[in-house]
Amino acid sequence: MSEGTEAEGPGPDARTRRPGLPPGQRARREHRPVHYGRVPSFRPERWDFRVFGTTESLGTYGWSWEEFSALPSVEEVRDFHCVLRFTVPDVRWTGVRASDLVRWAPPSPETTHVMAWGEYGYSANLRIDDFLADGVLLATHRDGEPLSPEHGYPLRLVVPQLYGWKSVKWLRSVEYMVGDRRGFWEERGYHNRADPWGEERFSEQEGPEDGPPL
Ligand SMILES: Nc1nc2c(c(=O)[nH]1)N[C@H]1C(S)=C(S)[C@@H](COP(=O)(O)O)O[C@H]1N2
Ligand SMILES: [Mo]
Repeated sequence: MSEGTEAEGPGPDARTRRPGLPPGQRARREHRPVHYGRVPSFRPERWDFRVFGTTESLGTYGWSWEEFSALPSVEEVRDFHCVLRFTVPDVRWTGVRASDLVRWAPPSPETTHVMAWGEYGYSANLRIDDFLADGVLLATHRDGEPLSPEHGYPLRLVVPQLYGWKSVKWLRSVEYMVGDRRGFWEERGYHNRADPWGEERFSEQEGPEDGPPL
């Protein structure tokens, strides 16, 4: 649990691993799923993962489930902050580092943002530096087990330094963008950036530097 752990100093993890709870959050051990709409079923033969948009090559990259499963993965333990005011402490995720994905599928140098796309068109936008932050994973496992269907099986994004709605479940693609666009909840009144340490919950709190207005 992060509350009461020692401060770690300004290492590379400083942005995504901070001691204590963000303001307005309470710890909740039980990791109850939160999402909009129904849980998609997984058909490996129909599944692919794609990177598209402003890639350096202008091409699209794709992985079958078999190919994606063979990519090198790492483990990261991070608190998970839902905007509904609960934080699940110390969730152990296994997955592919977003920073590795970007090395295999390089964006053009002008790329400033990404849109993460889930099944059924759910989306969340991120600054490229938030996507590349330490601890950001395309996760296949939680607590050593494959993700449960409700938590995003077979693949989800985990962006631990931002509120949970940015952590797109049932992830199918990442779009590189030059400039910002609002994702699913960002278009519906939630904050474009979503930093829990600044309690960036709602769009009405945004300033011009936070992105395109609603
Ligand atoms: N595809 C998709 N991903 C989603 C959501 C959703 O509705 N659809 N909800 C988000 C929200 S609001 C939160 S808090 C987290 C919850 O993740 P969990 O269900 O694993 O706790 O998933 C996020 N990812
Ligand atoms: Mo959430």
